[in-house]
Amino acid sequence: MDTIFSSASNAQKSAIKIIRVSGSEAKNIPRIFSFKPTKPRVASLRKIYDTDKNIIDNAIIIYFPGPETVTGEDILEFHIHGSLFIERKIYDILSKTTKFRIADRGEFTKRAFLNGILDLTQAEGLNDLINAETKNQFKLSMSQYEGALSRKIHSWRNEIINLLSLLEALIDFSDEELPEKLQKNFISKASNILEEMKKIISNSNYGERIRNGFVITLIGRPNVGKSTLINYLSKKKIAIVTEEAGTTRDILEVIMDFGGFPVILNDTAGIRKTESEIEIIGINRALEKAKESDLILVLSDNGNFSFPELKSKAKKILVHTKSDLRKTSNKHIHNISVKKQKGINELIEIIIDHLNSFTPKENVILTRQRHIKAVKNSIEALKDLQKIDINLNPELASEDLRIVAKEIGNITNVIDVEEVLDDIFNSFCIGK
Ligand SMILES: Nc1nc2c(ncn2[C@@H]2O[C@H](COP(=O)(O)OP(=O)(O)OP(=O)(O)O)[C@@H](O)[C@H]2O)c(=O)[nH]1
Ligand SMILES: [Mg+2]
Repeated sequence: MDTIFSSASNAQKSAIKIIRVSGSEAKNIPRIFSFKPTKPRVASLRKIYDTDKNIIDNAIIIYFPGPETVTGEDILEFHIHGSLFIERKIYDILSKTTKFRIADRGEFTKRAFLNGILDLTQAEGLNDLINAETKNQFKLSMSQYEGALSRKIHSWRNEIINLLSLLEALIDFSDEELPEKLQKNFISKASNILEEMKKIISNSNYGERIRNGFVITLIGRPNVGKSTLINYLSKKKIAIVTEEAGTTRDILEVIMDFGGFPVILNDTAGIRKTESEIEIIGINRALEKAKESDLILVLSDNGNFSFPELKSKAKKILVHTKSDLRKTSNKHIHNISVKKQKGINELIEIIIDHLNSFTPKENVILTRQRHIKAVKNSIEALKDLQKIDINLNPELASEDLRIVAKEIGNITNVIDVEEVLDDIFNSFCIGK
């Protein structure tokens, strides 16, 4: 296998930069760069040279012999001064040395997986952790990296194996009448797993939203102050604000962090009856966006919150705008004035409360379509199992259980399916 290398930090200029090398050739780096080998796991200052013995840098070198490393292979790290020139020079020398090549996306993590250091869900958790920008993204990715999902998968697998051995016992009883207790035990265990899986699937939307952002959309008649609010919340001039009704036409989105939840906040065209073709398109887009939203802020400056056009099951927060001009005393409607900066922090708290209410109680959360598909297939097989008389057809039952074992096994360990692995690791960043 080639020895791979890549910058482990950002491509920009920085005070120091780490170039990480992983593979069996890493131990030959001191010879290639003409410096004295360092003690394992000890940071050591070394002058490093090119092949003509010209100095490249005065760098910290750390050598970690495998297999107890993050990739399971020998690793050498160059902590160089963060110059692009120095970096390129090292890349050039390594690229010209046989058995060395630059790493593909996610290749360090892929090797960690292949060497059994991490399973797939942990590798995915690690990638999410690196990309985490909000508190809840951090929490979810850290728990997946630490193995919360893996542990659930393992416990399911053990239970399935347990059920398979119960079935074996049944097959041995063959002609005799089956002990009722055994059969009951089998049925209740299988249905427990099924219920657990159904519950986890019902929470799977949360995992995706935490990774990609909850969708919140502002909806209202023209001129009620939607664009003013999104500009204020995002502290940016996202949208044009004018006194003219019908200013916003397209959907304008901004990524925000509300109390640790990543949110995609959308400004939309004011909804009204109009002849303008452009506006009609904008209004339709607004209504479509509302449909796929997790939360809708319905804005009005006159107390009328009725929108027969709005067909969305999403939760709604009713917001009375321009409260400096006119307020509502209705307890279910929240007053704000962007002009006087009133009621906005309270509105943010209400939004955060709603986002909190989406958080499942279980700490096992599926974060990718790959996991969801496998659990759904398992649910189908378990439902099929419930229809089988295990007394008459234990072989059929065992077939279903094997499907479940394979499906959930794939979540943590896809074996020998190079394509699937490439698909997973290609979504990682270079150097990971
Ligand atoms: N008095 C007062 N005026 C406001 C407030 N918020 C917005 N406005 C004014 O209301 C007008 C319309 O604001 P916009 O933010 O453009 O309204 P909009 O809902 O985006 O309108 P469309 O894009 O046309 O649908 C502007 O003149 C704003 O200055 C407020 O809190 N108080
Ligand atoms: Mg607007």
